[in-house]
Amino acid sequence: MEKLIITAAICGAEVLKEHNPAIPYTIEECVREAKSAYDAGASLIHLHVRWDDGTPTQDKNRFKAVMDAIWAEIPDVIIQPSTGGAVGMTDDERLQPTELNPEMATLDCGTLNFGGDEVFMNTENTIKYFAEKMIERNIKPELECFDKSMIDMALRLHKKGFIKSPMHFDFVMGVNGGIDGTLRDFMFLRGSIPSDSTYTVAGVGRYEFPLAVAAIIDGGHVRVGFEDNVYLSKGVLAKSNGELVEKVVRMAKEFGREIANPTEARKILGLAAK
Ligand code: KMH
Ligand code: ZN
Repeated sequence: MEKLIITAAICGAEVLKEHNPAIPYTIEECVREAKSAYDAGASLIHLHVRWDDGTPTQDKNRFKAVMDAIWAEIPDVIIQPSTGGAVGMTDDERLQPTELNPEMATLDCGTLNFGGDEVFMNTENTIKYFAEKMIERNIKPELECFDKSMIDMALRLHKKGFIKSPMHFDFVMGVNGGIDGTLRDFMFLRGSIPSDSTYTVAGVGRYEFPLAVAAIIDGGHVRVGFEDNVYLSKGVLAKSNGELVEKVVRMAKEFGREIANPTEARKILGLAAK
């Protein structure tokens, strides 16, 4: 079986220090969290950024400052900026980090309810616009699918040439408004993607570790991190993103799955060597 790529979603846009005091806002805190995840075995950092007061931003210069500071500590790590940003941001605001020509970025493949009155908007035209920018800038999209319909959208856009093969999916499961995080639903998503594609699973909240096990034994890849879950186990807050990654590494070892370093992850994902 292919080595396991562990992605750490270290920050997110919604989770706050009130939920876990280790949530990073400042540049220094982002570096600390990225390094803890990398040292534990993550090869890829899914990145949102904040202003120092915790407000989420897609500001290009803030992304550049955080990415440069992370690379100064861990030069080979893959950094995948979010183009989802936070609910309510405009398309062009969200696209800003793609101007930095990162190797990868997320491409959200549909609209969903995001709790209360919040709606995370991704119309077909938005998705096409983002996908075109990513092709233009040679960025590999991580296709964020919060439901089965989003996989179908990605496949239609792939057929029309907006997304290139081999596709890489991220099943984000357990969001209030998206697909649940059960094993049955995991199998449904996993069975709905082309055989030459790769996938990562990001289980939200209590689904994080059960779905990590599912992907480990299935040959998929795993995303953990504060964006999705702040607990190491029931009622126990994780002290760092690194602790969450360490837990996945322990589980992978139990099942005989080796961990990919960034060079190996780039090969698996079809990214150029760095
Ligand atoms: N913060 C969510 C509204 C992404 O990173 O591409 C969107 C999100 C998806 O987190
Ligand atoms: Zn995200």
